[in-house]
Amino acid sequence: MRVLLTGFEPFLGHYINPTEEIVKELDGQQINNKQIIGRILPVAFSQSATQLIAHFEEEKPDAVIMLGLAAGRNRITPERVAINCSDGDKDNEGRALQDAVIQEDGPAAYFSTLPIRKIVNILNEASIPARISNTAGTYLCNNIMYEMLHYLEQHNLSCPAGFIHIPASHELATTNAQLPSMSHAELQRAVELIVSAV
Ligand code: PCA
Repeated sequence: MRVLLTGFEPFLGHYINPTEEIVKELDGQQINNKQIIGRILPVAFSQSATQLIAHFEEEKPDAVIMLGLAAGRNRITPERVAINCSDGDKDNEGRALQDAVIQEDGPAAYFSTLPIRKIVNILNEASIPARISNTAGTYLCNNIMYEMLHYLEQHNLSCPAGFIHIPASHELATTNAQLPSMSHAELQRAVELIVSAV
């Protein structure tokens, strides 16, 4: 089984993005009979989803796990749902969207097709704090989750796909005293357990 695992570049003043480091480290590795195809996406409304879909079409994976940083959260949070709206801060190209519809003819929302309850249970059993999140926000993470699930729906593909937010790493938290954090090793172990669970 081949798993497309994506992370993001740094954004909004966070000098590193732990998802970029983890995905680079896991790219090409085999975890529990799953071959990891790691790809880093830009944080740009004009590019992120287009690149993600291009990677999907090129690699034709059996599952898609998208990762993003949720600075301020204190645990691993598989997202339940992506909504048809982009809004909020500027992306890395300086572009901010407000109340923007992602797909004019798309439904209001898509549910993750990853086994999110199982993922949370496995992580908590491994003493890694996790819970389901009911909002992926309205920034790039929600945007690519919505676009990926919309693409799969439009093409009648039953590939499991979904988004997982991870908290700041200790390295990132050294620059901001307000950020709860987990160690890089623990974040990486969590992602390995997630891949195994899919
Ligand atoms: N997190 C942002 C975008 C990139 C990332 O890693 C988000 O939660 O939307």
